[in-house]
Amino acid sequence: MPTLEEKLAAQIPGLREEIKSLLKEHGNKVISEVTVAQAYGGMRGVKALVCDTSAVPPEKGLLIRGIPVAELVDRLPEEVFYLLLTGELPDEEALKDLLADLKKRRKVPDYVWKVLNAMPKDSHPMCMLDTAILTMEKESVFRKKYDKGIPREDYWIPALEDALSVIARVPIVAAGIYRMRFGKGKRIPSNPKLDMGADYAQMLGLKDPKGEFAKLMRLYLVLHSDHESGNVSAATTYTVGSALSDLYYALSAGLNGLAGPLHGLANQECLKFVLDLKKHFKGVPTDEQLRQFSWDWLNSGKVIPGYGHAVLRVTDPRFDAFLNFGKQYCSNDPIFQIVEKIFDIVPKVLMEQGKAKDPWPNVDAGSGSLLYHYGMKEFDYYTVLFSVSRSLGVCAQTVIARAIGSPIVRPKSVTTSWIKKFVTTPA
Ligand code: HAX
Repeated sequence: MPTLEEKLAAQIPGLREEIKSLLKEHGNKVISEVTVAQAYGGMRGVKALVCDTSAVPPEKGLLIRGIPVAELVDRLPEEVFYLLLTGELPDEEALKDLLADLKKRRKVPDYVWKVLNAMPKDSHPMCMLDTAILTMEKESVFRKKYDKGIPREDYWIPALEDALSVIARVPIVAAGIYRMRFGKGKRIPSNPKLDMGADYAQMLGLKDPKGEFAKLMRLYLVLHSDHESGNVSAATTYTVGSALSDLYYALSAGLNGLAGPLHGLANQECLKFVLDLKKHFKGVPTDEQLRQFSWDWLNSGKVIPGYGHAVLRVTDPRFDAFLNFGKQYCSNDPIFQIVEKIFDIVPKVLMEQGKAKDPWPNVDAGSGSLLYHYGMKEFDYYTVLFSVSRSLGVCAQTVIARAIGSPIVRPKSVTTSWIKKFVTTPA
C-alpha cells in the first residue's frame, strides 16, 4: 500500500505531462475575456485560475474532485484532505496511515503559546490564529530544503511535509486560542485516540454528552474545506505561495483574508442577525414580521448576511447539509427555527428587491445557529473554525501548485487613464 507521498509521486508525472501537452497544443486558446466592469469589479467571472481540488458550478455548488459535497457529509475531514490531494477517497489502509501520520504531528511548539499569551487580551481570535501560524514559520521544511537548493521538481515533497504538519497543528492552536481568549481555563491536550474533528471538539472543552458536537465539528471541517481557488482565502494563499513563500506564510496570509466580513467573518454576522431577530420579536417572528424586518434592513443600506454569493446561483449545498443536521439534532431550538424561517422568506424579499444576483443562502447562513446551540456563543471565534477547515483545501492546493510548478502570479494592471484612452480609441 503506497503512502500518501508515494501515491502523489506516482500521479504527479502524469499530471505534469497532461498540462504540458495542453499548453503545447492549446496554449493560445482564449478561455475568458475581461471587460472594463470586471477589471474594476473584483475580476468576477474571469476564468484566469486553474483549480483541480474542487469546482463550484453556479447551478450545483461545491464538487470536491467531482463528488458533490452532499455525498461527503459522513466522511472524516482527513478523508476529504486525501481526496482533495489525490482525487480519490482513501481505502481503509490509506486512511489508517494518514490518521497515524497526522497524529504524530500533533505538536505545537511552546513558543507559539508564549507569543499568543503576549498578545493583547482583546485581540481578535483570527488575528491570534494567523499570528500563531506565522510564528511557526521557522518550522517550515520547505524553506529549509529550498535554502539547501532542492531541485524544482521536488518542491512539492517538503510542501507536503509542511501541509501535513500545519493541518495537524492548526486544530490544537485554534482550540488553545478558544480557551485562552474566552477564559475557559487551561488548554485541553490533544487525544491521540481521536480523529481530527472529534479531537478538536474535545480540545475546545464544550459539554458533549451525546457526541453530537463532535459530529458537527467533523461536518463543519468537511463543508468549509475547499471552494475553488478564486475566493479570497484560497487566491491569497495561492498568490503568496507562488512567490515560493512557504505554507506558513501563505496560509497565514490567506486566512487574514478569511477574516473579512464579506468572506469568512460573515458567519458571525449571520448569527448576530438571527439573534437580533429573536430579541426584537421576543421569539420566532411571523412570516410578515420577518418580511418587514428584512425590507427595513435592506432599506437601511445593509446586506442580509448569509445570503448571496459571488459564484453560486442556487442554495448552497453546504447550507443544506447544515440545515439537515439542525433538523436532525436541534429542530426545537428557536434560533434554528429562525434560520429555517429566514430561508423561507429572505430569498423572496431579495428577489423582489432584484439586486442580488443570488438570493439564496450560502454556507454561513446556518452554521452559527448550530454552534450556538451546542454552547459556543463567542461569535468572534466562528471564523477560526472556518479557518481550521479551509486549511485543508488551501494546503492541498499549495502542494499541487508546487507539484505542477505553478509560476509566480503576476497579472497586469492598467491605469484609469489607460482604460479611458482604450475605450475612446476607434477599433
Ligand atoms: N443582501 C443585500 N444585498 C445584497 C446581498 C444580500 N445578501 N447580496 C448581494 N447584494 C447586493 C450587493 O450588495 C450589490 O449591491 P450594489 O449593486 O448596490 O453594490 C448587488 O446585490 C449585486 O451583488 P452580487 O453581484 O449579487 O454579489 P457580489 O458577487 O458582489 O457579492 C457577496 C457576493 C457574498 C459578497 C454578497 O452577496 C454579500 O454581501 N452577501 C452577504 C454577506 C455574506 O453572506 N458573505 C458570505 C459569502 C460566503 C463566503 O465567502 N463565506 O466565506
